Amino acid sequence: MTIKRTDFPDNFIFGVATSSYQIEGATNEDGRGDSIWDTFCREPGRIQDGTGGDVACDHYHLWPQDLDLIQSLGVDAYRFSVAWPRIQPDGKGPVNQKGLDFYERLVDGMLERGLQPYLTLYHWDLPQTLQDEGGWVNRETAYRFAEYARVVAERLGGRVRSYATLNEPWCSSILSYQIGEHAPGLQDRRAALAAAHHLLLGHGEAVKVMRDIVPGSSLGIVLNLQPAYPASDREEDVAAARFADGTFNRWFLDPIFRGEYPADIWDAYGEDVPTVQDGDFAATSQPIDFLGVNYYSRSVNGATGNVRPSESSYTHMGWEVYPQGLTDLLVRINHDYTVPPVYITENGAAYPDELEGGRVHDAQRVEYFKAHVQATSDAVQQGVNVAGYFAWSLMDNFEWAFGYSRRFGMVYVDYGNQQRILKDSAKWYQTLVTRQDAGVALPADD
Ligand code: PNW
Repeated sequence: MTIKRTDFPDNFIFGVATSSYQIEGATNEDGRGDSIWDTFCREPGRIQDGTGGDVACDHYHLWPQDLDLIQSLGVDAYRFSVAWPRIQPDGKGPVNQKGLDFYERLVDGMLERGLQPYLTLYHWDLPQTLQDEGGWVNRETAYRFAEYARVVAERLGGRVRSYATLNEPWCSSILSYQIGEHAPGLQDRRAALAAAHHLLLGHGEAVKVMRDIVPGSSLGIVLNLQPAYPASDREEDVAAARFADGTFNRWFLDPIFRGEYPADIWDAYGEDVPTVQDGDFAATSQPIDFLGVNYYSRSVNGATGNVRPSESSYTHMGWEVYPQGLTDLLVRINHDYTVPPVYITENGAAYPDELEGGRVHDAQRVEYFKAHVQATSDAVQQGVNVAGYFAWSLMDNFEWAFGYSRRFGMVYVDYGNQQRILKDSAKWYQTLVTRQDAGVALPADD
């Protein structure tokens, strides 16, 4: 039985996703300031292949043809992000009109092509000048973020019906300030937990500000959630899974949907917990209209560390392919929290694709997508209000610490000439979303 679009509600959204630093390039154009990723990529040893985002997919120049490409896929929506340092090169104060002009053209270009813009305000490109003052460890950054949100919402207004504040605050705090794999590359748990708190505070302050500016638009946040399973039903393994779930998922879900941090993890963090001021939880738990969930894999937790199930298959990131985890996760958050409509804002897989005679036969990615779209449908069947699904990613792009060595795209990018080539997975997605399987004929693909 193959999954069909008609298995989903009529108003279910299918889309593709990208982010600014990963695709745009043009890091020195039209008044853009440096972001922490520009700095990080210049530091030797930070990026596996020694690259950075200076050119990337050159989307800053190629955006009209990229929008044509997205339209040709037949999807309903495009999730993209705005680069803060294009809007405010110093992260505060003067607004760079040329930066706003770019995103206005982009949004209008989507609307002209019948694509709904799903905008993310912060997909990790923090202005470097704010990092020089501590970045997210500095509480002031939360308020700077709300100002930036105001500037963007005032310009784009109701043309954008969906605004997400943050993409994956776990990554921009823990991975960035504690584990050190992402910019700015610090290794300090206390700093990371302060950063996480200020990210969540900034989210709440931005929601408050945007409510009045774009009253008709949906406001939300995107979290990367990873269901944590115990390696066995032994007590120690169950406790390890509960701890992993707490640090990864509940630490972000609870402040948003319950206005508190999870007590078990708060205690475990000891001296490293953040300073919470009066009113902070009122901000973090501002009502939101949607929750974005980025799902890639699960964790399997044992008392002595994580376990890699040997019967499973793994992607080029080394991430286990586990579609059931997506269903389990959605059912679980729907049970444990009062959640607004949920979007799968990212889901996808990296594989070492090769161009063969002008084609890319990415059979494993097709299987990955099929299984996860099916898993999404299963969650809908089990009563979860899932409103949409976005494939990560539209095209191959700059995969952070892995540079260009990991390809997540449905569309292959030849970085030598910036050619875009539809992989088999893009053709499969096109068939799914255009209801070709429901009997609607489309022009045959050569
Ligand atoms: C997400 N982890 O990143 C991001 O939103 C995308 O920009 C990125 O390209 C995509 O997933 C694939 O990596 C993550 O270590 C990076 O758990 C790392 C992790 C999770 C998500």
